[in-house]
Amino acid sequence: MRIPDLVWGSSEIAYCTPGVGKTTLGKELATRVGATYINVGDLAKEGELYEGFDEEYECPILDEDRVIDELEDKMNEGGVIVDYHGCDFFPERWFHIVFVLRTENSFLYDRLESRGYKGKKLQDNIQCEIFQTIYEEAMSSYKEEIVHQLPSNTPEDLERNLDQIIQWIEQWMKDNN
Ligand code: DAT
Repeated sequence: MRIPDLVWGSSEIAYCTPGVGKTTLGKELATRVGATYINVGDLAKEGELYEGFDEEYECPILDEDRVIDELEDKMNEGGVIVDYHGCDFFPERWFHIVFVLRTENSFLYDRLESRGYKGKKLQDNIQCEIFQTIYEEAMSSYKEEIVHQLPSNTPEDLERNLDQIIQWIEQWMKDNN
């Protein structure tokens, strides 16, 4: 039985964690549909898949080629949910659908602040959301019809997103099995 491969990006720049709800949604979805959840940030940390350090943002720089090598076998198995804040460096063929979670500034501000973000890092991440940076990156890296924005402000949004994605997966499986 084939399960589709999914990815989602979010509003974030540099290599920080933004709090739009990727992990929450990704893990819950994986549990409900029996998919494999992969958090690229954690994978990079475990394998030290870095190629330097960004002094401005005080965080390591992802070695994208090594991340792709590391993921290739898992992607071939199928049914994978990949969680990362960017998606332009993954091979286009890997994914059947791409979700970009969107969080309104006031919610995002509170979530980032509660994670200890401040100053430039906080402002830049909020600005990234205002300018739809990640959505545009996704639209230019994948076929536009497979890129979807999902609101991620409230727990109700989370449930609605789960329901919609599960419906889409069920339809995909009917069409492809
Ligand atoms: P990310 O993985 O994008 O960094 P997360 O899943 O860790 O984000 O979520 C960040 C925080 O926001 C966490 O405390 C859970 C909360 N959260 C996630 N999705 C939410 C939603 N739809 N409504 C309200 N809070 C949400």
